[in-house]
Order: sequence, then structure tokens, then C-alpha cells
Amino acid sequence: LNHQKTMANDEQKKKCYQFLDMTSRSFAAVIQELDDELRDAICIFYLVLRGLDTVEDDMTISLEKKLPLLRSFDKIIYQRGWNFNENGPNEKDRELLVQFDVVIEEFLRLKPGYQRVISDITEKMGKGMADYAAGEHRENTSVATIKDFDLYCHYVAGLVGYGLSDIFAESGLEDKSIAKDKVKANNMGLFLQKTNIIRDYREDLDDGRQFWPREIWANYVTEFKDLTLPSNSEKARHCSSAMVLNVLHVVPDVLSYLSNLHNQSVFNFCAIPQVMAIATLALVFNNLDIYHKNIKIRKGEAVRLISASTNMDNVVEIFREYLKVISQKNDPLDPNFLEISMALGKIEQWI
Ligand code: PS7
Ligand code: MN
Ligand code: MN
Ligand code: MN
Ligand code: MN
Ligand code: MN
Repeated sequence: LNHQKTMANDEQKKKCYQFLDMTSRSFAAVIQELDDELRDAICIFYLVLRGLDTVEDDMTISLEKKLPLLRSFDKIIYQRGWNFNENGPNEKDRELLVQFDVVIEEFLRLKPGYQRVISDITEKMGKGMADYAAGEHRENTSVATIKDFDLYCHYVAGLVGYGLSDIFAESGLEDKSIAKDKVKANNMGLFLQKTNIIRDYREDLDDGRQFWPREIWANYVTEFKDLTLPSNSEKARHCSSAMVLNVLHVVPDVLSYLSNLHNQSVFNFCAIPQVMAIATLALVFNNLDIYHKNIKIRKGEAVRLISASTNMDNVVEIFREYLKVISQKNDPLDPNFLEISMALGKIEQWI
């Protein structure tokens, strides 16, 4: 009987790693390489948040249904047998929610300390997502101020930084101090999320979502979608550089956080997404393609970055390389030129 139970557990766990491969382009490989102590907890953390984000992203679910789901997702992960098959057929991660009972079973098998971190972060993220979906912090359809933008990014990414840091500390593989510096942990998430939001301008616009803060884009155009107009191309260029400038401010905290890590598998897991983000930031800077299509760093470039991100010296060198690209693309005629130069100078000082 015991043997049968173990077999069933093995199957369930296998299924979770299949969900991970299915739903994550960037995180599947780095999570699989984590030390045994962390691998399952972070895989389940990822799948729980991916499930929550699938609910948030699905514009076919009415607000009446969506808000209570988002607000109670931290309770749902304790409900054996729960799954959800009412979300839109186009939603790419639909299958994860249809078979979510499997994720719940594996969640319930994690150490209580890991379960507590995951449910705590899920609760805060779900409630934050619900506030924004309900229209708070918005002016019309757009996120209103830079403060609102920072808060949204805190909910969907900064909190992941908190939770991961708590899990690293709990595992004993990293110092307890890694979970104490909340500003740095938050900025680890913000760097990924803000870069993603700049790159995904077009995709998000086409989905009816506007994450760029009005406080920034209203300096350049009267309607958010007007950034795509050929007649506005210079304004659009300057608007995107204002967005890039906003992200550059967190780079010193990112490098500082990474320099405090000790465990090799944790370092790779944390560094690879950040290195991809700085390469993406250099690619989107002064690049009008973001307004028209999905752009991505080249496969070969990604492969080089992944294999280089194994120690702090290499990571700093890669950041330098892309900051130089940004510096060389910085245009003296751009109204953000001087502030971008100063932000780059400040990072240079840190390095
Ligand atoms: C638990 C690994 C390492 C201290 C699903 C990793 C979507 C950018 O635009 O899928 O929807 O396609 O490309 C990840 C800090 C979060 C922040 C946030 C959970 C780093 C739900 C990632 C990932 C903290 C909300 C994925 C924030 O982008 O987005 C685990 C340290 C999920 C991290 C979302 C975004 C992540 C994101 P899109 P992507
Ligand atoms: Mn993505
Ligand atoms: Mn989302
Ligand atoms: Mn999403
Ligand atoms: Mn996105
Ligand atoms: Mn997406």
C-alpha cells in the first residue's frame, strides 16, 4: 500500500514538472537545476503563482467571478480536489487550472514553513491583483501614477522576490539576512517586471491592458495607443526612454542582492533572469519595434548569457556590456538624455 502511495506521489510530482515545462519559457530550466532542498518548493511556488496570473490575465472571466477567485487563491491552494475549467479556451495556461488539484496535492506535501511563505505571498498578490483589476490606481484604463506603477509591480513581482528570499533563508542554504532587506528583494522583482512591461507594450495593448503609468506617457501623447502612430515616432522614442530610465534606478540593488548570495544553484536561479532582463532592456532601448511587434533577444545570445551567469564577476561584466549598449544608444536630443547618463553613472559607481 505504501509502495502504491509513493508511486502515485511520484506521478503527481512528474505532472507538476510537466506543467512547469509547459507554462514557463524562462524559469523551467533554472528551477530544475536548484538543489534538492529547494527544487520542489520553488516549482510549486511558480505553479501556484502561474495559476493565479492565468486568472488575472484571462479577460474572458467576468470581474464578478474574477475578483473573488483572486482574493481567495491563498485558500484555494488548501482545498484538495479544486480545479477550474471555466477560463477561456485561448488562454495558453488553461490546462494548469483544469488540473490544479495535482498542484494542490504537491503543495500540501511541502514542509509547513514553505507552505506558509507560499500562501502568505499568494494572499498579498491575489488581493493586489484584484484591486488593480477592479480599477483602483487607474485613470481610465491606464495605471495612473509612477507610485501606482511601482505598487502594481510590487504585487506581481516584488512579492515574488520577498517569497523567494524567505524560502532561501528558510532552507538554510542562504543567510537569514537575505530575507531581511525587503527593498533589494522587491527591486529584484521590479527589474524583471518593469522590463517585461516595456517589452510587452504591444501584446498588452492588444489584450486591452495598459501598464505604463499615465504620469510618464501623458508627457508625450494624449492617448496611450497613439504611441504606435508613425506621426508620433519621436515622441514614442522619448516615452520609451523615460520608461527605461525608470527601470535603471533599481540596477544597483539587483547587483547588490546577487552579490550577497552563497549557494551556487540559488545564484544561477536568481542571476539568469536578471541578466536576460538587462539584455532585453538594452534591446528595447531606443527601439520603436516595441510599439509594433514582440521582440526577443536572439536564441544564441540567450544561450551565451545563461552559461555565463555562474559567478558575480561574469554577471557584472555582462551588465557592463549592456549598460554600454544603452549608453551608446542614448541620444543627446532625447529629453531624458541627461538623466539616463546620470543613472548610468550611478550604476558605474556601484560597479
Ligand atoms: C516563483 C520563480 C530571485 C529574489 C508566475 C522571479 C506574471 C516577471 O508577461 O511569465 O505574464 O508572460 O514572462 C516565479 C526575485 C508570477 C519575479 C510575474 C513566479 C525575482 C506571477 C518574476 C512567477 C522575482 C505574476 C514572469 C515576475 O514573467 O510574464 C517564481 C528574486 C509568476 C521574480 C507574474 C512575472 C514573472 C515576473 P508574462 P512572464
Ligand atoms: Mn512572458
Ligand atoms: Mn498578469
Ligand atoms: Mn501573465
Ligand atoms: Mn508581460
Ligand atoms: Mn504574456
